[in-house]
Amino acid sequence: MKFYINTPIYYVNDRPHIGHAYTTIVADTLARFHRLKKDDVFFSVGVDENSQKNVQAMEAAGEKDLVAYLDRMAGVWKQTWQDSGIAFTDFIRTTEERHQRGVERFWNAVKKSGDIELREYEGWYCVGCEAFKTETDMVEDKCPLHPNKNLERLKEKNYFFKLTNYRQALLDLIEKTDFVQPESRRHEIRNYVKDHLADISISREAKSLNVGISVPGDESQRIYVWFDALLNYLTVVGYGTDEEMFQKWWPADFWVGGKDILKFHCALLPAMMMSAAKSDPLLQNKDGGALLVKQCFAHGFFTIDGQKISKSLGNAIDPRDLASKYGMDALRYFLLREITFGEDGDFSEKRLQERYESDLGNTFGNLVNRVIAMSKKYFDGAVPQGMNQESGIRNEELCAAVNHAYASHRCDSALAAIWVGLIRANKTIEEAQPFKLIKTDPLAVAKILYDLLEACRWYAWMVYPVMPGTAEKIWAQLGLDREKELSKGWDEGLQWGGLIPGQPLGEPEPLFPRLP
Ligand code: ME8
Repeated sequence: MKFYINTPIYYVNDRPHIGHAYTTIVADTLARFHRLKKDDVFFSVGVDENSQKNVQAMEAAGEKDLVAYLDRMAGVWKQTWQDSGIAFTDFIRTTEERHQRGVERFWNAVKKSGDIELREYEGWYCVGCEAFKTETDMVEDKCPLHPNKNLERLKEKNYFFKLTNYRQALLDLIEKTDFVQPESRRHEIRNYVKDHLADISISREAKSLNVGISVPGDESQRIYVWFDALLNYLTVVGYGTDEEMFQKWWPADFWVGGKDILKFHCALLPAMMMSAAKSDPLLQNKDGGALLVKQCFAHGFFTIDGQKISKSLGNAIDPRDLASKYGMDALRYFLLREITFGEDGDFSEKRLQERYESDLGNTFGNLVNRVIAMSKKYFDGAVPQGMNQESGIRNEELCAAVNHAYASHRCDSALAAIWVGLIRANKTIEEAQPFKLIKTDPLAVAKILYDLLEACRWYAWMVYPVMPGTAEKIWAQLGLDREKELSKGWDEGLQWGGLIPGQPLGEPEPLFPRLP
């Protein structure tokens, strides 16, 4: 099985903050889960460079060389994800030649399908959204999402994409399939397509811009940034440059991004694909329809201590700053656990500290530490003989629920289920009191500790997609070889009884050290 997943490509007008990190961590977790399932995984990330926002940010920074600015900022984004342990397969920049070639091919296909038309247009444009706004979108003459910026009045000759030709096809896609998730977003996008869909300008006059890909055959126009950016999901896997690669990976299996860009991904992109597929066989499925991204999940937005994340408030936290204090695994755990996937939420460092101390330190770290320390002490530093399936620690149902949660992209539910198991395991220790029982019934203690050690190995597997570093530390403390353990893959790794009695244990060390 192949699994191709992508995140939005972010603007480089600023540095990454934990909002971007959240989306990227969700995608990374799902990519890691599928790798454990032994799927062939492609996980793409990247940056959206052909935007006026980037030019304005460069000017505000007092710089003049756009290429140098874009190179530097693209580097900042890539480095942030690398430093954060995001295991992406490829990082695409929309100024790359491979991307431009794919965009040109796609434009020509849409044109051949008869869906592009030159029209005179006058309207209000929001650079913040990189989108035209109608009177109904506006609040007191401003874009409600960017109230600090004035809208620009544009009157130009532009190429238009006949988006409304695809209204019915989009409604069918949205209503009859699970293309849009979660349900609340499905309703939102359905209403938009039904009542507000309009043809859309997909070019701008080149003289008023200094970024963007030229319209094929018309140097006086540049391609609208969203039309270009949305195609990154195709070009990163070879559309326009490598047919074999493209056929291997396309269509993408899963897209995750914020609710702010739902319309672009769940209305504009599928309509563009439906149009281009009519003229480009590479984009067609067996029945001649378009090969569309299989599913889009729009998650909510979160605030920081109740406030919108913004540069002017100075609360745009770099994920690496938090990771240096709590560890990247703890930050990943916190973001995925604290925010219900699909809903809006709030980030607060106080909550992060609380969860670090209770969920991670007291519940998870303590369990592993106590179990390994007791086993070492009572059984000569090795895994004890005994496999007590009555102890209630082995829980196949929970394991299946975790598998199902990850497979349905619900990292938050997977973690909630795992923590039920961890709390149960801690309770077993409290109830059975192996530290007392060892004096009278060492055989019973051997059985309990075997199960608890095995549970540690098991839960390490289950948290691996979210907390890979922690899982590896646990395996090392259990005396397991990382490579050997990982080579088993998810299904074999989660077969109960993987620990061999008599096998020497490693050194117990706190997984989540006390905060200073
Ligand atoms: O829209 N909470 O890029 P962008 C949760 N270039 N997620 C957040 C967030 C928050 N407070 N703030 C940002 C663009 N995000 C386009 C995309 S794709 C072809 C082009 C995340 O830099 C979330 O995923 O404005 C949101 O959709 C994205 O960053 C917007 O990033």
